[in-house]
Amino acid sequence: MSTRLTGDETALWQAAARVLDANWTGAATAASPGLYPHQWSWDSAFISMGLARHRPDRAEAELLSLFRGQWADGMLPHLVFNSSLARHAFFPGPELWRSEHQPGAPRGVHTSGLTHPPLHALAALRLHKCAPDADGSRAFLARLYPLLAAQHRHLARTRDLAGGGLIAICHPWESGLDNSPAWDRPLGRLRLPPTAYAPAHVPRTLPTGEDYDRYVRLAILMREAGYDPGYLRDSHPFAVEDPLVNATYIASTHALAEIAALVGGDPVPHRERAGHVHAALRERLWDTEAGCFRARDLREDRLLPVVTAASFGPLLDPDLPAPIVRDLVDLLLSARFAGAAGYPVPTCDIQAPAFDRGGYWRGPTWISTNWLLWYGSLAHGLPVVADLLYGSTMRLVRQSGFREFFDPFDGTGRGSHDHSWSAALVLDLLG
Ligand code: 2M8
Repeated sequence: MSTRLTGDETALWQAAARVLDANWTGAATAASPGLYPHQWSWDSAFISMGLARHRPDRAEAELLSLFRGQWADGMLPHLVFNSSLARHAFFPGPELWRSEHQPGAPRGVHTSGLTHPPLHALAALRLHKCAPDADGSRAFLARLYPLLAAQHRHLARTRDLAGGGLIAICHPWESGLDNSPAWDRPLGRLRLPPTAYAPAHVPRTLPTGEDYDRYVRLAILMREAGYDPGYLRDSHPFAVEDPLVNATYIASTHALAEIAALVGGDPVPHRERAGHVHAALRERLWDTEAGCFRARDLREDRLLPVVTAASFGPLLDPDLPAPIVRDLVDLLLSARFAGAAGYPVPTCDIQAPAFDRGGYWRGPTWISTNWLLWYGSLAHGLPVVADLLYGSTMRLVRQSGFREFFDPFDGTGRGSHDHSWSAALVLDLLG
């Protein structure tokens, strides 16, 4: 803990550390007690950054535990199941993915067959930058580097579905922003069989019903195709290039270049890749008229209409040109986002018909997206925006605790309590 914290900040720091201690399973951190008892991929990246400030040993263990689930082709699953829990501890469990039948999936651990925003190289580098023992941390990076490089290789080889340089998601869960209104249109095209999949009493609040059936249907289609990249490219009904996912990819690719340099690898191919994705992001997802980034639906080859918090994700690209940064900041501060929310940043344009202040990823404020935009704002030398995001995040957790998500107007906490990434990212912000 930093010695420059005020008494109030020290109390917040200690409360956040207690949440991470309580959610530690012995090998990794549950995303949240009860509701999400397993290890989720981008959660673990965020969590490791908080653990780095509190228990650096656990920060490294957290990432290594996640990479136990990596497939032979480099695919890092979005969910690694804790085998000591009952199979029905979470729906959908291992039976949906059947990873044990995939020749490339690891033995002795069940995983999903999807991936998540690739934040892990960025997290690993952040761990190194605040590590108390620089040599020990370099040894850890040397161990993780080939796994991170394989993860990135997998994305470049199998997920550039349109061949334009960006990576595509094949399921809303791969975006991390599960029920974002951006997915309504491509999901709406999906034809469902007459029987529903989701059990009537799934222990969750949102989303439910038909949304859930569509998520499960997409997962079954992927499984039935053996998670084959050719199927994903040519036939899978859901294929979208998302600005936030691609921005995390760029930021992590830059981090991977730095890690390569630290461990005696070659940073050049990673730098070249980052430059390539940077150019493609602007070419394929920038909407000049609207002055923001939008997701591209590859099956209709057009930009999706709704503007969400993901539209600001490219602030994570350190090479984003100043005029684009200015347009993004204007929109972020306008009445469509921060300007009309007491507790920014809402996950959806407040003026969009799909906006729902309590609707999971359809409006509420989340600590994870706030942290990403805070980090991107600092990288672009935008202290006013960074301070706004920092202040909003601190007010949310002081008022409502480490909840999963929050009402953007009055800060009411929603979803799970003691959500790990909410606690971890507050530790990172407090420094
Ligand atoms: C939510 O996602 C899971 C699906 O994987 C769920 O709804 O069951 C999302 O908020 C996702 O971003 C997050 O990683 C996960 C665990 O916190 O929960």
